[in-house]
Amino acid sequence: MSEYETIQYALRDNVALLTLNRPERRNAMNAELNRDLLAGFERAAGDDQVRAVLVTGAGRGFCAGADLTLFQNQPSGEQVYEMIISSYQPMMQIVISMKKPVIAAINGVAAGAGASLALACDLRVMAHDASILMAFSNIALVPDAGATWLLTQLVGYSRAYEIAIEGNRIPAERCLEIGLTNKIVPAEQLMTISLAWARKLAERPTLALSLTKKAMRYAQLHDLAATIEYEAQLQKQTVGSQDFMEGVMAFIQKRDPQFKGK
Ligand code: T3D
Repeated sequence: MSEYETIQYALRDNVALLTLNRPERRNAMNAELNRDLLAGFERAAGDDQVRAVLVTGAGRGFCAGADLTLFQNQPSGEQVYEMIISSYQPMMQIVISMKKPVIAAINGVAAGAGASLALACDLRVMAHDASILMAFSNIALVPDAGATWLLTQLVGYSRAYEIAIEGNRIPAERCLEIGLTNKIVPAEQLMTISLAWARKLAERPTLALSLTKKAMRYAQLHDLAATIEYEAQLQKQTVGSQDFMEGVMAFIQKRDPQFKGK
C-alpha cells in the first residue's frame, strides 16, 4: 500500500521516481494529487540519497492538468487564485529550485497545468506518441501554473503565443523540432531510457549539476555581467567540494572519476 493516495514514490538507486497515479482521469490534478505530488518533490529534494528525480504518469497520459470535474459548479475567481497560489506555485517552484536534475518522462499527453509541470522539469523525454497541449484556451482560460513563463523561455514569445491561443496538441516530433523536449524514444522504452539517463546523471557530481541549474535559472532573469559574478560566487562552493578534487585527481591519474555527490 503506497503512503500516498494519488502518486507512487520509489527510490531506484539514487533516483527518485514519482508516478502520478490517477490513470482513469489521465492523471488530472485534484487537491489530493497536488498535495501528494508536492510532498513527493519535497521528499526527493530533502533526501541526500536522491541525486536525480524522474516524474511520469500512470496509464496512457502524463497529466491532463486541472481536474475539470471540480469546475462543474463554476468556481469563484478567488477560489481559483487560491488554488494556483497554494498548489501550483509551490509545485513548480520546487521543481525549478531543487538541487538535483528533474526529468519528465512524458508517456502520453501533458495538458494544461500538466504541461506546465512537464515544462518546469529540467529535461524532458517524450514517448514517440506523446504530446504537449496548452489546453487552457480551449476552455477559455489563460495559461497558468507558470505556463506563460516556461513556454516563452523555451520557444520564444511569438511561437509560445501561437501555441497557447491555438490549443492544438503538439506531437513529440514537433516538440523536438522547437525545443520542447530533449529526446523522443519508442513508447515501450520510455521508462528504461529515462531511468538510465537519470541514473547516469545521478553518478555525475551532484553539487556541480545543482549549481549549474541554479546559475542557468539565474541567467534567465539577469544580464551577462551579473551572471558572470553569480557564477563566480557559485564556483567558490564547487572548488571546495570533494567531487572537484576527485575530478581533478581522476584526470591526472588517467582513471574514471567516482563522484560521491559531495
Ligand atoms: O483552479 C485551477 O486549478 C485552475 C487552473 C487550471 C489549470 C489547467 O490545467 S486548465 C486545463 C485543464 N485540462 C484540460 O482542459 C484538458 C482536458 N482533457 C483533454 O483535453 C483530453 O482528455 C486529453 C487531451 C487530456 C486526453 O485525451 P484522450 O483522448 O487521450 O483521453 P479522454 O478520453 O479525453 O480522457 C480519458 C478520461 O480522462 C475521460 O474520462 P471517461 O470519459 O473515460 O470517464 C476524461 O473525461 C478524463 N479526463 C481527461 N482530462 C481530464 C479528465 N477528467 C478530469 N479532468 C481532466 N482535465
